[in-house]
Amino acid sequence: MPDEKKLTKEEIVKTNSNHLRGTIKEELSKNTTHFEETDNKLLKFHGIYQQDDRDKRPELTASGKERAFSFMIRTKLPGGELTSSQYLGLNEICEKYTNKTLRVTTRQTIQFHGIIKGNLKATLKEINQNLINTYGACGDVVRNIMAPPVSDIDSEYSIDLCKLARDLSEHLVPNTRSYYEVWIDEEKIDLGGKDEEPLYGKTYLPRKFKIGITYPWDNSIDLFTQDVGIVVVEGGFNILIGGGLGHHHNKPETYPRLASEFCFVKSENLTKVVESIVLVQRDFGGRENRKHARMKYLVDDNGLDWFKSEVEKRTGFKLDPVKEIKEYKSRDYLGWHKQKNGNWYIGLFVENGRIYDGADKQIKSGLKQITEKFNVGVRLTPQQNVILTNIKEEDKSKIDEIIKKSSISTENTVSALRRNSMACVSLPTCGLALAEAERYLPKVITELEKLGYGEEATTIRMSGCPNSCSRPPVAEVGIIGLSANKYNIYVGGDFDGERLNKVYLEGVGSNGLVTEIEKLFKIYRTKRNSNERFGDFCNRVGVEKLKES
Ligand code: SRM
Ligand code: SF4
Repeated sequence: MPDEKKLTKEEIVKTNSNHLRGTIKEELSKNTTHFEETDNKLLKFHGIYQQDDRDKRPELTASGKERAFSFMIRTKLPGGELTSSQYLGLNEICEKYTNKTLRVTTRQTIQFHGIIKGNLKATLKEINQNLINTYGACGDVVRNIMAPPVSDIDSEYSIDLCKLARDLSEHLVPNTRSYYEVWIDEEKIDLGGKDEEPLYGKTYLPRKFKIGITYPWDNSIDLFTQDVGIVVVEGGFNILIGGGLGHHHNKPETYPRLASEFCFVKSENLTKVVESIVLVQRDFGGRENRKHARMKYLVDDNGLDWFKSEVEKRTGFKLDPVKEIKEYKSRDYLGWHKQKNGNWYIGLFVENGRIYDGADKQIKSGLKQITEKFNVGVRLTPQQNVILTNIKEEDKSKIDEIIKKSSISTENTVSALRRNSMACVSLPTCGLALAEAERYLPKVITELEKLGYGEEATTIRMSGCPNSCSRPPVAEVGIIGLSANKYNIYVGGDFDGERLNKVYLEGVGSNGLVTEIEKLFKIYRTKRNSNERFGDFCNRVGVEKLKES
């Protein structure tokens, strides 16, 4: 049991929040621009982050003015699935209340940025009217559950993993009605003191909790980075536990960790086992230090055998050893693919997930036009891309035309290097950013393309800080913000996401990134074995030797 005196502020806030209500409702009715600390922490459980425009911050601070506050709202979309009318609904909300962009996240959801406090309630209401929820999209609970976004429509997949993700998500969502009372004006029902969280309890989980489900040959979800990874195998599922990527510079007690193989379960026991793993983290996860609270640390502190025995106490049955998986492969769904029902789906490249209309591209209008006209479904991928589904054979060429006219990138118009790149949101909205990411990586890629490296199918991922929201530690090249305009470069991860990379250079200026990556590509091109991928080459040679080359 944690020492009550040492509990973090977050734990106290959760305990006293009356199941996440706090005073959010009261504060909403006040004519202010932002919330104070306590409600601010609770808002996250409702899928909302208070932010301020960091581009404007220095000037505002210097002139003694208040920060330019606004809010980010994150939806919860298990497996990244949206109907056509849901997508159009979100598009309309985007037009009305946000910075006019929709942002596809690395966990297959949509985020909105730039919502002012006065519009928060209307935005939340309209999101819910579209039958989309934001409850538990952030906060110390189970987050959006990831799954291959085409598993119900592509004949390669025999199990509909999106449905499984939805069912699990439904099972693991917070139980109390606080969200609906605050945002949808649901009448408070007198439950005779039974307004409870049977799964989460009063203090919810110690930290965020991430789950992903997939087949070994589709590691698009980066299975090894999840708190719980679920893999389809013969007769059921393998379960992996303890993945997580967030860490801090110069704090070796924090580190990225790949999930460990844990057990095999039959399908009928899956929910029970996953729930029991969540309960072990709820009961034993660290609540005295947020930097040591993710389940990966609980696994490392106590070992897999201890963890297994605690899970078995909760399931009431013994866990079987995992089944052997020979290899994992990744994919990105770009291009045209035939569906089981004879229709088609197309995967489109959306750089860093930003759906916008600009001088160069009209991604937002293009997607809206296609969705409206052809009633297509929309799916979001773990690489921040968009898939349009249920397209009739006779509509393919008309859709191709709109894609071309809107300058939306396809597998034929994006370079291999850009196709495999990913950056987190970072500046100007992210309060934790140390350096640029989404606004800078495209420039790095353009330079590398100009130098002739566009056709290198290498995963390059940039994050503005070591929280690693674009999952750089499992990329072939990871670039992580260190301070303004400075980055660490990591190499040696593998293309399919099974290996962590290692630090290669520290404190590289933003202007030096292209030169350093080019150097590595040059060595790779002259010294690699045939068919050896970039990450495997760097791993084989080793960072020390690479530095000497
Ligand atoms: Fe993340 C915090 C954005 C996926 C690890 N992440 C944040 C916040 C909310 C900043 C904050 O706490 O104030 C960022 C909001 C930026 C903004 O302006 O929108 C943020 N994370 C994102 C998104 C939008 C990045 C993107 O470009 O798509 C992703 C939203 C996913 C979703 O839809 O739920 C996102 N974050 C991830 C991932 C990748 C994943 O889950 O597959 C990770 C690494 C995996 C992991 O969790 O270990 C990740 N985010 C973090 C962490 C570090 C957690 C840790 O264990 O230390 C933080 C900070 C924290 O929790 O204290 C964080
Ligand atoms: Fe913000 Fe850091 Fe996450 Fe990027 S990695 S979105 S900078 S928290």
